[in-house]
Parts: sequence; C-alpha cells; structure tokens
Amino acid sequence: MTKPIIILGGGGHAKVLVDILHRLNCRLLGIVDPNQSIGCVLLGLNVLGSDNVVFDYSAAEIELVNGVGSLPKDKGLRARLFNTFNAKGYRFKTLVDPTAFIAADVELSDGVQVMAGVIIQVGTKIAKNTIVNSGAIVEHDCRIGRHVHIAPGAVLSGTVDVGDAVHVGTGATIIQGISIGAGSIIGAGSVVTQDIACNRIVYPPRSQIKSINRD
Ligand code: JB2
Repeated sequence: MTKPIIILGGGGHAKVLVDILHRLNCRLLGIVDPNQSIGCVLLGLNVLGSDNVVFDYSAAEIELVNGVGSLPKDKGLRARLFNTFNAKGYRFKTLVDPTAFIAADVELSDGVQVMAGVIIQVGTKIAKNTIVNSGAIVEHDCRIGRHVHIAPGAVLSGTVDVGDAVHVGTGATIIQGISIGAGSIIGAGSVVTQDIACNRIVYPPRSQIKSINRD
C-alpha cells in the first residue's frame, strides 16, 4: 500500500504534479506552502500550513512530493527543501507520468519527476530531485545530476553528461557526448555542440523583431 502524500508548494509546477498524482490514484493529504492560509483550498487540496507541518507526521507514515519547480536563476529553493527533509529521513516520491516512455534499465533516483510525453532511453541514470519536463527526450546512456531541470521539449542526444543543478532551457538541443558542468544554464532554444564548464550561461541566438511597413 502506498503512503499518503504531502506536496511542498502550490504553484504552477505543483499544479502539473497534482494532475499526475490524481491519474496515478495516489492518496493526497494536502499542500504545505508558507504563502497560503491554513485551511484554504489550493489545487483542489487542503493547505495544511507551512513546511514545519510535515514534522507532525513521521517519516515512516508519509511520502513527500516536491511541488516547487525551478527557474534558471532562482536561489535553489527546490534543492534546499529536498535536502532539508531528506536529511531528516523523509522520502520524496519518484513520479512518472503514465504517458512517458522509460526504457527498462533506466535508473531514476528519489524524487525524480518525469512529466507527460517524455522519452528516456536505455542506459540513462538520473540523480535525486531532477525534473524531466513535458515532452523532453533524454537519449541512451545519459548521466543527469541532482536538482537538474530539463525544461519542456529539450533534447539530449546519447551519452550526454549533465552536472548537478543545471538548467536545460525549453527546446534546447545538446548533441551526443557533450558534458555540461554543474550549475550551468543552457538558454531556451540553444544548440550545444561543445562541452560547457561549470557555472556558465549559454545564450542562444534570439529572434529579431522589426515592424512591417505595409505602405
Ligand atoms: O519555502 C517554501 C516556499 N517558498 C515559496 N516552502 C514551500 N513548501 N513552498 C514555497 N513556496 C511556494 O512555491 C510559493 O508560495 C508557490 O506556491 C510555489 C512556487 O510557485 P510558482 O508558480 O511561482 O513556481 P513553480 O516553482 O511552481 O514553477 C516554476 O518551475 C516550473 C518547473 C515555474 O517557472 C514553472 O513555469 C515551471 N514549469
């Protein structure tokens, strides 16, 4: 029997996760979010209070789902929440949307979240608390670190190595065999064809917008 779940955070990422959890018939106790009033209803669930409400339950009786997502330059709240509760023995549920294809030998660590329409191919290993967001493709034998966000529609060709806390932006493409150093940000739509060191930002070419003269 699966354990009841508390969701941390009640914003956009949590909204998508709640939809997955309902489709998986999970039992949801509610949401903890410091910016909401206790007892109000958010995403159809009760707000239980702030994060310390989790400690009203033992680590043995519940599972957590990290509903806080991540943006390229945020301050690592998602990772901090994971590390805080994990250090106190709480388990984060590994979640896979039923529409995702995950090859049989793929390894997903605690708290990995695989969203709708994702493809993850053979030999890939994904470390704790990473998000593989809607429609992303992670090809064979990739190594993905902790607290990574692979944003919607990104493509990682085979044997790509991604360090911890990397953000791979929406629709970015990383060709085969590339390494991305920890903490780097790959801008949306970038095409990465060379290794990227730690803590770098890759800027893609941007659309140029001009007005049309119809005279
Ligand atoms: O300390 C906290 C805390 N601070 C803010 N603890 C908990 N449990 N929750 C916290 N929050 C809550 O996280 C906010 O009150 C809010 O409900 C939520 C953040 O919601 P937001 O919609 O701003 O972002 P998000 O993290 O759900 O989604 C981001 O990441 C996703 C992956 C967005 O950029 C999405 O567009 C993206 N798809």
